[in-house]
Amino acid sequence: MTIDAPIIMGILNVTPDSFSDGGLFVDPDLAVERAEALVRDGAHIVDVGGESTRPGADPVSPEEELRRAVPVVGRLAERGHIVSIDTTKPEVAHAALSAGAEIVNDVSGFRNPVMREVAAQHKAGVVVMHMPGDPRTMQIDPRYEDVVGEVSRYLAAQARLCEAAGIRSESICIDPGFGFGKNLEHNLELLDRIGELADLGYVVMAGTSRKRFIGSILGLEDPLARDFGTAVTVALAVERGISVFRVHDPSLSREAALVARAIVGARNTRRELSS
Ligand code: HH2
Repeated sequence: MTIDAPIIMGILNVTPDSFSDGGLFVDPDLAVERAEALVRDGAHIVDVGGESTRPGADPVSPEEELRRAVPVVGRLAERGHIVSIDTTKPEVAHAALSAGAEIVNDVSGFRNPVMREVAAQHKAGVVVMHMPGDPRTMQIDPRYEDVVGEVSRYLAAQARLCEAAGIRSESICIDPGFGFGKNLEHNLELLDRIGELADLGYVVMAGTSRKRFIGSILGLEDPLARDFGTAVTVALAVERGISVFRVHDPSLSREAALVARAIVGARNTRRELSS
């Protein structure tokens, strides 16, 4: 199936403690309903997560994560949706892919070689994200000499490891990991220069949705109030050549992406005509 860009990955957290939708979709029926709403609102992919990665979050056992996520993945796949599993655990990735998921979204950047093997065996698409350390410690005074350079080198190295494990380069998406071990300045610079990541030759995804840096700019404590700010980041990322977005509210972000794409498209047409 080919999908026209912008591609929207809708977020479905089946956790009690995610930072913006924790506890809302733990019930599998409500989770399926939410996924249908995400798709109606423009999501092409539903990203199911059974463990919160918010700063300071406690780890969840593989059994518990399997119990939360895999039945929902199976039901969504049966309904014909493209499903991604948001996990760092090979056993969860394997079970979700066996239940019909097609993509593994690993916030730990496929550091675990078994994750790479599982994805390769299932011929899955992968999202390789940058996160220094782990969620419990990542926000303790994050420092970089050159945030874009360091994130870019890390993602290139991890993507190459995925390719060495047998994952095709076209199946690899890289993501700078907004809010994962980054302060406000780091997030702003990464967004402003996100186009440079595309030079690595992989599809690039932006996951800015409802993140704390948007809340701190706007003075909004409530993550649910950050969708407009999120849509602005999406428009700016489209302008910088990015085409895949992981968001909680697909409708606003999709509109922002389509308007930004039309402006960029018209600019490109004018340039072609005048050259
Ligand atoms: N952000 C979160 C989780 N998974 N995956 C990718 N590829 N990129 C991201 O930026 C990203 C991600 C955190 O957001 P959310 O899932 O809403 O919260 P929580 O981790 O608390 O469940």
